[in-house]
Amino acid sequence: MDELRSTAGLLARARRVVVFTGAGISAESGVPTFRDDLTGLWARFDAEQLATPEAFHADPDLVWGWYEWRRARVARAVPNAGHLAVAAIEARVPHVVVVTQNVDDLHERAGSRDPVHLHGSLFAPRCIGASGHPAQVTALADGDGPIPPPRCAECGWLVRPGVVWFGEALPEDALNAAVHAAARCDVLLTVGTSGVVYPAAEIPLVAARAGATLVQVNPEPTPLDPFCDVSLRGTAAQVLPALVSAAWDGSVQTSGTPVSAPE
Ligand code: BJW
Repeated sequence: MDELRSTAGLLARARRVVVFTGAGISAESGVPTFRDDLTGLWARFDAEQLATPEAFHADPDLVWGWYEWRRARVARAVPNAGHLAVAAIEARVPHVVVVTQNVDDLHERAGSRDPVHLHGSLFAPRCIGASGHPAQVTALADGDGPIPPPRCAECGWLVRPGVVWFGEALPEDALNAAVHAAARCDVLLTVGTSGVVYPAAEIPLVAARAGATLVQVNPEPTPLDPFCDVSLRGTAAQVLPALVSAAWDGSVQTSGTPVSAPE
């Protein structure tokens, strides 16, 4: 409780905050985390093996079907109290950048302004041709098994999910924006990530090296623990709203020396 109150005080005084999120923030919306065991027809597959260019080339129907199943599931999900608390932080702190590894759109639907998506989106399919331009996919398939991917209307190549698979480069603009924000923030809040996938897992470390306070929200320990100033053990939908209400509902002292913010 003391840790929550002192972290809330820090947040209330901060001018630049980065909220860095992973699959755990969407778990309480019913979206399984990346490293949860797959269920149903997908139970005999391994997500780390499906999320690769090699898997798509070997069996496009299988991989497209898996992403369509996930896309339909996310489309039915609603943002939870954790996503709403992140949007509330954005409304209260002068400069907030939300950096997410998630391919869902729950931050946007909770009211976050312009989250940086490091690993792409389930809702931005693209052509597998060299230019990788966006492709229109109108129908939302809701199957539970292999589905043939559509063909690009312009070039006839297969359409692939607009996500970043293992071995692929992250979108340069997104990675640069995340590093830039992390290097300048007072507080970085890392929420619901296992911190094992690089280069995304470098983002909290960039902030720590630049002198920011690192606050972690996760029910489980992670490899980021040794770098965190505070680890709040709990779920995103429990801890983040409690932090917001302790920071701005007057239950903690919010005046005092502001945390330094390099301009
Ligand atoms: C809760 C909760 C609740 C539960 N509340 N919390 C350096 C060292 C070693 C390896 C590498 C390295 N650099 C690069 C690599 C290789 C590789 C990598 O990192 N491998 C590691 C696995 C070892 N990285 C790459 O290949 C990257 N590309 C690259 O490096 O390219 C180089 C290149 C340069 C130039 C040209 C060409 C190439 C790409 C990585 C892309 C990752 N993509 C994925 C899939 C996206 C699409 C999809 O979703 O299918 O992104 S992998 C997957 O992991 C997904 C996630 O965004 C990402 C991170 O997972 P996340 O979000 O942390 O989820 P989980 O499930 O791991 O953890 C959930 C957490 O939530 C847990 O801690 C729970 O406790 C917690 N939790 N409930 C709060 N209610």
